[in-house]
Amino acid sequence: MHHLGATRSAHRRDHLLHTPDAFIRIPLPGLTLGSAIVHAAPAIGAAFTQYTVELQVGGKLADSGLPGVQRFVFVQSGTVDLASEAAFRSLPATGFCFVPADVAHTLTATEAAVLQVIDKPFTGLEGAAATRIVTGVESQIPGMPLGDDPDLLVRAMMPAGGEYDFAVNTMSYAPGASLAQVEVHVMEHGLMMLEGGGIYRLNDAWYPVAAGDFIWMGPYCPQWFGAIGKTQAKYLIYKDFNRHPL
Ligand code: UGY
Ligand code: MN
Repeated sequence: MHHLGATRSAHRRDHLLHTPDAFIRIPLPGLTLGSAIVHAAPAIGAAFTQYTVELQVGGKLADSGLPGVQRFVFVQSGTVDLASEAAFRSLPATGFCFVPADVAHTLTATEAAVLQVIDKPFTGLEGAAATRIVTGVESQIPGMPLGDDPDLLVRAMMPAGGEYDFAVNTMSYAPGASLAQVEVHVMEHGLMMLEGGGIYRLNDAWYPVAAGDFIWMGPYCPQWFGAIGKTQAKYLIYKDFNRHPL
């Protein structure tokens, strides 16, 4: 099938829309029986790395081995076993884990699985970094309205506290719901559309987006989303948090 040079993907100075038609699958060190689609990395100006990992049954993702790098994993589909010296936990779809820096671990697919993986160097207060693995299941977290909007629910997966220097949430929009304001903020975002779709405003452009699309928003990128369609729209969103902007 020829695409005649067309794609919805767009790469601008302060944002990236990365759509499935443009994805390139690559191997990564520590990844066996699977492949990775790298969406965000320092190469585009991001201070974190976010990638999709597709694992066959028995496929494995090991820790990056890079010193000082924390990891967050969200299971989009399938099941993986998280194993480290201190923990063993089977993570179903919507399961997640936070693994502190320098903790050796593996994630092994017990059925074919798709993961969102975020690797980030700890840049919070010196001596404050978390040392314990955190796990959970997003579908068991009660949604909290954003502001006073019952049609826009946030589920926070990372614990609060100065030992964590980033947040990962899901945001679920009822059909027709939208962000109440255009946001402009110092934090950057990595976003994976999980369900439904709508219109994302990024800087001066408005993009139609749907499940499977990834967005990187750099610091201060003006951003707004409105859900369109008859089913809810839902995305997974990373942001750096709890840190001094210097
Ligand atoms: O947490 C956030 O900054 C979030 N409301 N941003 C977004 O959805 N683009
Ligand atoms: Mn935001």
